[in-house]
Amino acid sequence: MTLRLHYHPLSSFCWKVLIALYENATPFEPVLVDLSKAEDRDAFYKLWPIGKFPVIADTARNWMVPESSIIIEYLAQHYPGRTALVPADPDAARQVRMRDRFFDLHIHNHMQKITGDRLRPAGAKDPFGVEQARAQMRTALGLVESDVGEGWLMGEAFTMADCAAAPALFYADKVAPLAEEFPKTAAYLARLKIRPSFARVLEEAGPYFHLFPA
Ligand SMILES: N[C@@H](CCC(=O)N[C@@H](CS)C(=O)NCC(=O)O)C(=O)O
Repeated sequence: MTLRLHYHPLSSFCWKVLIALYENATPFEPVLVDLSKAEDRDAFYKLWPIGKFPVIADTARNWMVPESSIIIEYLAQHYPGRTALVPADPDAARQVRMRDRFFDLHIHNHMQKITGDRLRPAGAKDPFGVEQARAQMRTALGLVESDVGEGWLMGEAFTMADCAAAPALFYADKVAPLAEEFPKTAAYLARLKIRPSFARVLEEAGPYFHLFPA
């Protein structure tokens, strides 16, 4: 086993990478990081002082790779499989990267701001920031609604863009249900949920869902 994934089963950014790994049945060793445990936390911060997962350590190639998109690029380059996560065609690859960035920056991060605020202690909440995040996420979802078709984000091919979209939309739907205002996006999310790679991620997250700040 050469790939060790430092992750948590409830972490949305870790889901992105898990989907990519499951798409290509890439073997890896899962290393569950429980940041509430001092020993896990210390070991993880030693590996990656920024303290954000996922992180992949490739013992065969002696690389430590943080950041979900960069990890997926790394997998596409060094551990390719039947799902081409980043297309070979440069124009298509750029479009995939654009969508990946779009979902992370304009939906995923706002969703994290909204859910993260629920975990803040009373007196340290940021209602103004949460309202801003909700408004910006809504604008971004409007753009997704006009972009999304009946297949995957790039059409027939499932790519890194879909890996990014799945967790962002799953949790966005929890904080602001999609169906009424964004029906095509909700239908896309429904397709993602039954994609075997994402269905497996959701199943494995099941025992941890009670930790989600509903
Ligand atoms: N840009 C990073 C974001 C990673 C991130 O925000 N991870 C969250 C979990 S979804 C995390 O590590 N949270 C732990 C913390 O902030 O203490 C990526 O794409 O990997």
